[in-house]
Amino acid sequence: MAALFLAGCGVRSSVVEETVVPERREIVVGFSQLGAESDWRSANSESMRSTFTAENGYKLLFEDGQQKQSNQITAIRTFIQREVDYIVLAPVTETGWDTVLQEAKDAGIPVVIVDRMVDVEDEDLFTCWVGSNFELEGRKAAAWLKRFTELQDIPPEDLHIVDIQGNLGASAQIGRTKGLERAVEENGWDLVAAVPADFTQAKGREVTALLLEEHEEINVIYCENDNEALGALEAIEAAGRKAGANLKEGEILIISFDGVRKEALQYALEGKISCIAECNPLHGPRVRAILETLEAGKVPDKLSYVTEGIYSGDASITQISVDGVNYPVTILTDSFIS
Ligand code: GZL
Ligand code: ZN
Repeated sequence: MAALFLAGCGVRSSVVEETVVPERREIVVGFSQLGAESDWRSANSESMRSTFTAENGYKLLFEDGQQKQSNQITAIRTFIQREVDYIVLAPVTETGWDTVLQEAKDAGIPVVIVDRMVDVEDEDLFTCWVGSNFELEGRKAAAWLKRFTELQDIPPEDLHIVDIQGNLGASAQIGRTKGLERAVEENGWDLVAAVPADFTQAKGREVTALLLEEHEEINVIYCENDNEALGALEAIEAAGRKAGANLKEGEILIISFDGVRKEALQYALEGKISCIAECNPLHGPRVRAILETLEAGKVPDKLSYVTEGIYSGDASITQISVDGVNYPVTILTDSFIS
């Protein structure tokens, strides 16, 4: 085109060297997603699908593990057979990956771990990981609760907490449980029970109903994700109790994690949920940046932690601190949620 244009203007035409940008091959990404248990997971899957598109130069092979590690291992073996360029794994639990990751390594396919972590003998079995600091999330939520008790003059021994856990062995469950346990230890709170509820609303409702029946004294329910919190709320109201921060009036205070589901944020604005520690699901662009780094022949960081906030409708607590680091609390408003 340029050569034609120049000839047209009587200017001595010179052949314009077309710098042909080599069309990059389509990059094939095999993504083993662990399931579809929560709003967080759906948002995480959507982030991956909307990032690894044909127009962005990718072909995404998406496999849903339906909460079973065996399905994820089968998916990884399929990706190896199909000789994908990269494998991305969102592992349902931390252990049991060494063999299949060794097979991917032997096939020369880099593996990026996203969200939860893998616990492997040899860290060279995966290229890098991007996700959340789950124990910090738990410690931030517990720091908020401690600050709340101070402002409300609630003696530590008057807190009777149940931990509605995620599926056991998931990094998010391990970290959030640990964050609470440390605070229980440090503050002398009463941890009445810790029960897994698989990060689902139905299980959250079921286990909370049983716990409320068994333990009249419960006044704090620490839910390890929003879907469990929505289930816990249903169980509280079905038991004729009220969710809220007025413990002296017999209300039950709910703590939660994620901040993805609008309904949960709305309940936090209304005070039915007192505090939500953010867990950001939008890993698509972060994983793409890692693959682009690898495509450029560079080495990505081994571990990349996502920065996350903390939400509440209670304007009396505007910041909390963990290990001397201050974290601002986002006080929720209608405009923030809409
Ligand atoms: C956290 C993620 C957890 C979410 C839950 O990164 O693994 O799993 O907190 C989801 O909602 O089910
Ligand atoms: Zn009891």
